[in-house]
Amino acid sequence: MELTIIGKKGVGKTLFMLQFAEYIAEENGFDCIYNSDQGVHLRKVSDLGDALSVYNKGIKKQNLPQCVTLYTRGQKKYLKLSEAYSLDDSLQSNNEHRKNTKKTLEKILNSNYLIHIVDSTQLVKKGLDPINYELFQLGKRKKFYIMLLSKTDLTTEMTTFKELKQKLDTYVYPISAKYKEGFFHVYQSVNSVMKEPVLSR
Ligand SMILES: Nc1nc2c(ncn2[C@@H]2O[C@H](COP(=O)(O)OP(=O)(O)OP(=O)(O)O)[C@@H](O)[C@H]2O)c(=O)[nH]1
Ligand SMILES: [Mg+2]
Repeated sequence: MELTIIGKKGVGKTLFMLQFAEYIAEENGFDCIYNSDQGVHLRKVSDLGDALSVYNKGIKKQNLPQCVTLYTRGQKKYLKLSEAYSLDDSLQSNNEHRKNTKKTLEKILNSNYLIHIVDSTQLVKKGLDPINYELFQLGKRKKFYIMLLSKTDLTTEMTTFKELKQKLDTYVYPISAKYKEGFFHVYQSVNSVMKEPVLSR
């Protein structure tokens, strides 16, 4: 099963992908493979720590994984987490950017499983900004869609989260990728859509 992580720029997609993969692997003893621009790397979960330290140093961003695949030992079950290129409020003239945006939109249309990350520090008074609202509308039609409200370690106002959840009538999970907070509920939700309990030994 492939989960596509979508959201606007800088909401915490990469950090969530790495930390969540590590969380699942640590809890369940899984192996990971991660892909970057530099090719495919076969790695044990401990090496996710390398990716995280590269991430934390903020260098060689192109070496960061774009997806992480978790495998059960000796079995063919897997869970793939992949990050889609971020969406912006406006169309840019840069060709590379436009191509990547197109790829993201195609990925969203073709994916049945979406994790939509919204930065809790960027929430507007009315709720979601137009791009996030559009992503939510697309997501609602999918087999699996959840919204994560990220960076909760930077926000103290939890009423916004409750209001949003009520208003949208969808699953909204507050998380802090930095501290791996709120991951348990996200994991439970992901696990519930898998045909078999893939992530248990
Ligand atoms: N405090 C805090 N900072 C976070 C959290 N998640 C991400 N960040 C910070 O937010 C910034 C962007 O995080 P990324 O994971 O690179 O976000 P992204 O969505 O992958 O960004 P792009 O790929 O550039 O669109 C980084 O400086 C992270 O350290 C969080 O849970 N808490
Ligand atoms: Mg990223």
